[in-house]
Amino acid sequence: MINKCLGCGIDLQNTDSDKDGYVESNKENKLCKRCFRLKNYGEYLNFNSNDFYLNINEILKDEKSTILHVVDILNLNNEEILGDRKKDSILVINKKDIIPRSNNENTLLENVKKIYPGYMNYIIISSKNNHNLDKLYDLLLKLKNNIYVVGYTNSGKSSLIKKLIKNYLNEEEELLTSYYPSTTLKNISFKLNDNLTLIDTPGIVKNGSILKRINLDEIKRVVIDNEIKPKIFQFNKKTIIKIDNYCVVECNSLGKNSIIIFASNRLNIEKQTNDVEGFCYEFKINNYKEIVISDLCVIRFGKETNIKVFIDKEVNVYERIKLT
Ligand SMILES: Nc1nc2c(ncn2[C@@H]2O[C@H](COP(=O)(O)OP(=O)(O)OP(=O)(O)O)[C@@H](O)[C@H]2O)c(=O)[nH]1
Ligand SMILES: [Mg+2]
Repeated sequence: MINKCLGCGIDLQNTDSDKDGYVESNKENKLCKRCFRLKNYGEYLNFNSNDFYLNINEILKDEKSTILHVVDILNLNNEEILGDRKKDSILVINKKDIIPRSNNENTLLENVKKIYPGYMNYIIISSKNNHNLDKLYDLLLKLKNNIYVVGYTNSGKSSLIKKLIKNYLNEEEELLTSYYPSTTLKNISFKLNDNLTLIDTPGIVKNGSILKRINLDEIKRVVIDNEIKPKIFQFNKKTIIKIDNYCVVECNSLGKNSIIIFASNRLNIEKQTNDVEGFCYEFKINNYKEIVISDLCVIRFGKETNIKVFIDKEVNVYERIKLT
């Protein structure tokens, strides 16, 4: 029996089918039960142990290594996870394919640098449609030793590694990817050549993500996997917009204004007439800023607006500079 699951990196065992890493003993299984079910039936089994987390300190101590910090283009919010190691790390902004094609990549890059200052290098990619992967691979070939791929869960770390191996080594890996949180559970290494080893790592779970507050069927609707068709509404002084069953946004401004929402195309987003009460986040933003609802959407306005976001308190809502 091989001793590590090639899908998620967990240690395999054949003694207890209810415990993590289970495989039947009489088969040459490459995947644990959880990865097998996810790959073949799209079924998500939770894991039992709390041991699966990114050991960032161990990575930071490996000073000869390089870190690829992978971030999801819609959820950029300067996660300070690398400290001093930023200066020899590459910030990889993934999922370029989901933002509308009309957005200017140079403007995006300049703004990302303002949000995440101090990295050795920055690159905007899409693992899905190979955008800038040749450029990233050339950058990697100039490096030596271990390259750790780290970041929040669902940012696309495993998808990136799988694509690099497929494109440039012409090999198919069993490495599992999915839109559910915490797909990769332990570090998994891949030799790119004699000098370079790529290491996939478990994603950091964001406490404020909406994905932690909704069920598995809803996750499929909320996750953005195609180019977003932004929803635009014109309004005069006040409007109330309902973003599916997840939140309501009340907007007040002087005179005519517009609101643009970037979210999954599967969500119902519409104006509503009823006022809303209860817990809300409040912001006053101008047209240089945008509001992010963690893993749900990005919201922009035509001019200065007072906004109330009525949503589950546990979900993180924040403002940042407009990315494009
Ligand atoms: N649209 C789009 N989706 C992507 C891209 N890269 C990854 N995804 C999707 O994002 C989701 C998460 O991808 P994974 O590669 O499993 O993410 P991860 O960072 O390894 O996640 P963990 O293992 O949980 O830390 C999957 O549904 C992928 O298909 C991309 O470039 N574009
Ligand atoms: Mg992964």
